[in-house]
Amino acid sequence: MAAPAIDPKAKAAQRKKEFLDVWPKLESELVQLMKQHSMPEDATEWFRRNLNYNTPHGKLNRGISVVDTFEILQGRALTADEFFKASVLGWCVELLQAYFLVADDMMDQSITRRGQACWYRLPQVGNIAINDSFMLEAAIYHLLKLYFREEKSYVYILELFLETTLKTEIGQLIDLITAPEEHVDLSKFSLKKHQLIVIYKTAYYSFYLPVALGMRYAGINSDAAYATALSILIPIGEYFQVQDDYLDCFGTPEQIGKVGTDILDNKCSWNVNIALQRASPEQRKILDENYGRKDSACEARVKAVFNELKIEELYREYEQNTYEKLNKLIDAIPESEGPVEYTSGGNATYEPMMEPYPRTIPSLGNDKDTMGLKREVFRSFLNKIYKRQK
Ligand code: GPP
Ligand code: MG
Ligand code: MG
Ligand code: MG
Repeated sequence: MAAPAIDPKAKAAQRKKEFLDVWPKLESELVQLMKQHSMPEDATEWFRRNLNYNTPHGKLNRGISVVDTFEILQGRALTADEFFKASVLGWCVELLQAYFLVADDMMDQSITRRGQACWYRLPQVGNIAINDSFMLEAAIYHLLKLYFREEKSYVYILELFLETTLKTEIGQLIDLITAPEEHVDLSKFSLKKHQLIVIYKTAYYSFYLPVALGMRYAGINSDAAYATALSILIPIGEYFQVQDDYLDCFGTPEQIGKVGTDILDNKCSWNVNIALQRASPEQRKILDENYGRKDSACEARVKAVFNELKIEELYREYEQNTYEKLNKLIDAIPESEGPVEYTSGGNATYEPMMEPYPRTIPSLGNDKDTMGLKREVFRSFLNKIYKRQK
């Protein structure tokens, strides 16, 4: 008799639960650190609260994707120890995300995050949130040392976190300087600029990092496999940030857990770039006079122009086309279950959606070690975000 089919939704819920079950152990290791330094009770409790307020309340897609990637690459169910260690890497990605979000909310003057007040807005926190964000980052390296120091992949894993952090900070820099508070100049925006910002500020840490960590831990070592992963994951990350930009304006705070601030903040978002391409001279004037002003009446006028230009409809078209393109990219990955000849050979080419990553998927030869990648790694990640509402 065939085994009963496992409902993918139930499987994902179960995985999320098991991933969450790892957190208390890591939280307790980190709090222990304060005790080892003989810190007073109030400092220890502060750190505990910082960790718990800012780390485990999101969708956890990034963290869980490390575990999923590792499992898909192993091609079998994980042992308890493998699940735990892959989850540690996943939680380190969630700590990186927590670090970025605490800081980003201060820079973007946001109000809520994940359905609760932004950390810096709690009356007793304020600017201490700057130091708290640093401590969330430092927690990553403490956990990595604790659990991965003896692993062959340790240095690669450290390198991935450090290099990805730098890329994200570069992205945050261009996001911020393209959105000056006192000087609105919409002629500085373009979809090209938008693409550069989102690749750096979001795609590397949200998509490449989790998969590359799973690959390193699974022992994949060829540069070609990482180049292939990058060439798919950067466009997926770009799509994810377009969704984030869209939802900032068109999602409700209840739905997305945060109050959108992009129009008030003068952000070079996808919505405004699409609007700028299509605006009549009258609509352009309204955008010039109302975008990036810290005033809700101005924000409402911008939203009215977005509605006239049917940005929601254009987004749905974009989402459908992009999903199809991304699936084609994934289908073009050569896949091996062992040493096989790639008779289709040569470099798979595809229409690039952006420039700063390789235009071609490197030819992966017939050496098992050069590949080991599986299309399912990318498909499962893409399907986690397709048509997301939050
Ligand atoms: C998303 O931008 C990008 C980040 C959260 C990275 C921040 C990087 C730092 C180095 C601090 P966003 O502002 O659109 O995200 P959100 O909409 O969630 O505030
Ligand atoms: Mg931001
Ligand atoms: Mg923000
Ligand atoms: Mg946003």
